[in-house]
Amino acid sequence: MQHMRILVLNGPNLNLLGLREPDIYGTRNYAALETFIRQAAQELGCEVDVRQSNHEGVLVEWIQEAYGKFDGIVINPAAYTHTSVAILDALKAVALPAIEVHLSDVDAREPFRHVSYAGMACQKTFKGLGFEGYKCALQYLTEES
Ligand code: CA2
Repeated sequence: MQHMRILVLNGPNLNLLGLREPDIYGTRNYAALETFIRQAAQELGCEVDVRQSNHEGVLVEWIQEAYGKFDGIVINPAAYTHTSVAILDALKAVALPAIEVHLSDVDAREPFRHVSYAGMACQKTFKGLGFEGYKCALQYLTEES
């Protein structure tokens, strides 16, 4: 597909990136993550809209509104990954190609992080790759869908 439009969503507390737990999430801040994603999109020749919210309902509404406006979704639902059936249902409802991203390797962490509801509606998950995971997700969408 020529010039895919991709919605990139980041969930709660990712706005605090770089402030704490640098061993898990790295030292770069959220602004650096957005810059990284936009740069990656430019390199891959796709269009991105990058958003972050601490509110589950806002993320659900953004997913709903993506229908007809975007060709795919890249989502790091953060803690909502492991709790939100609402985000899973929204992703299923719009049925856009979706890719899940986690900065850390969630499977190597606490057992409660091993379950992903959102992931059940995603074609693929990139985890433990830091910022690079977002680029892999954009690349996957531009090449595979
Ligand atoms: O590894 C990921 O990307 C996560 O989605 C990040 C979430 C976590 O709840 C998921 O299990 C895995 C947490 C995001 C933000 O966490 C921060 C914690 C301290 C300082 C800054 C951000």
